[in-house]
Amino acid sequence: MSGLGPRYPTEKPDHPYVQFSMGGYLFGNYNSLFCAGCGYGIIGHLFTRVFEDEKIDPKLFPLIIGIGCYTQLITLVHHASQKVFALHGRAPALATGMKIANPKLKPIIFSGDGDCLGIGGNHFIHICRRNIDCVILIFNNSIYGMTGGQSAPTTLYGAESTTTPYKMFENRSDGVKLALAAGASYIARITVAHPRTFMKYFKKALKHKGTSVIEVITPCVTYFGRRNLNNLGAENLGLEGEKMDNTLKMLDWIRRNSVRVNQAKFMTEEELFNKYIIGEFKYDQDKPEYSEKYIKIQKLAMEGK
Ligand SMILES: Cc1ncc(C[n+]2csc(CCOP(=O)(O)OP(=O)(O)O)c2C)c(N)n1
Ligand code: SF4
Repeated sequence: MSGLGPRYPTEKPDHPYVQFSMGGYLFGNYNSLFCAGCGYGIIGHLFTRVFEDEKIDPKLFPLIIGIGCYTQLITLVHHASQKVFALHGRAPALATGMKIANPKLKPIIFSGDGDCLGIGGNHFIHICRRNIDCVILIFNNSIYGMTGGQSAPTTLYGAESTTTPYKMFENRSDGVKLALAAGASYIARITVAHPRTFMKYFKKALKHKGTSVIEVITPCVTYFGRRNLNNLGAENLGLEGEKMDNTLKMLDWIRRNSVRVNQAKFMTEEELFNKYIIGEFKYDQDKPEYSEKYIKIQKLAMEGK
């Protein structure tokens, strides 16, 4: 041990949000590492609040964290959370191994839209198909934040990014539709501008037996907001847009660009173009879970049957 003392607190700190930041521990400075106005701070706070409110033992809910700006959420989540970093897009593979090795654990995956629906798309499909008991949180900021604001599979049509200076012209991926088609058993989408609903869905997912997928729409002010106007998604209305260069403008835009699933039923495809449909899309408590079936087969094999 160096003369600076222990690297990390060994006992539960007074403040439940305290994390293992070396600087924070030594200097009592627990500032987040995100840009000012980033939505990940809200997510970290709500996440820890759910654990505190529900008196959940974080040791039974290990975090498997993909690669992106949200990786820094480790500095905001409950101090006792167990954390594993995955290769970019490969968190579902780790969650599968963890669940089979110790079925008492319920892994929680932190993933970005790029991590989960881009490079990790294939892994995402197969964890949903198997209905492995875990929670997958997809943080959709419509961009690759960590690497400099490149377009992601989720970037809205007509949006500007560092790799689409002439505006995005590709069709976007829809994480909810993909999860539905692949077979996850609890599926929802919400935004950081709806914090209470996020907590409700997250609590439900923690109790659900099977793959839960929650897509969370969150602002990246630095790369997405500053390059785009707040009339994105409403171009047909002919509104003059304003740059979304602060979090208030982005949160306001996220709210206006979100449509409740019940409302969406009465809207045309054209009206829903570039919108975020929010709400719950599937809740199937009867679908068999993978690790339970796997253990039964393992027992049969051990008995030589
Ligand atoms: C195999 C591999 N390819 C590429 C990268 C570079 N890389 C790191 S993060 C990232 C994109 C992250 O985007 P997203 O998942 O949307 O998270 P955000 O940063 O927006 O929160 C990329 C391409 C990597 N780390 N590993
Ligand atoms: S680049 Fe975007 S996503 Fe990353 S920390 Fe900054 S605001 Fe958040």
